[in-house]
Amino acid sequence: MEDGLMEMCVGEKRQLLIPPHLAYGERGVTDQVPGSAVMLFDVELIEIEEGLPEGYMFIWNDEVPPGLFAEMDKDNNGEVEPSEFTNYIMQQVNDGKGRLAPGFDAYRIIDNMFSNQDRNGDGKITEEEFKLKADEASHDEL
Ligand SMILES: [Ca+2]
Ligand SMILES: [Ca+2]
Repeated sequence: MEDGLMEMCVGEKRQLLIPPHLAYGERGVTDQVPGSAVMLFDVELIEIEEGLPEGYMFIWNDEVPPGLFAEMDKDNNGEVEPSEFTNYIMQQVNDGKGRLAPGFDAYRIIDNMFSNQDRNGDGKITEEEFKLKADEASHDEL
């Protein structure tokens, strides 16, 4: 399948014929693919989106905004609530300042990002939690 999709252009259609040894082999898949099946796929490349580096679910296209926490905390109460967080990230994506990993549900990614930052799981991110996470410089974080 991977070989067959190489160098494909948007709008291009191909028919891929995949022999059993590159597909499900002599055994097949119980109740789904008979043994020694030849797979035939009609594929059309609809769209190409640039991916993110391995392990990342969100990246900044440019510099990370300096006053990030304050920018997210719209109502200025010293805590970032899920709605503030979601709105902020979606805004960055819409403005072309950041990118979410393609092929995943945006809101699920943002949910995960929020849970990662919300260390004590109380449903809001404090500046302290935010700093701790930022210092760790791990994957899929802000
Ligand atoms: Ca707030
Ligand atoms: Ca918290």
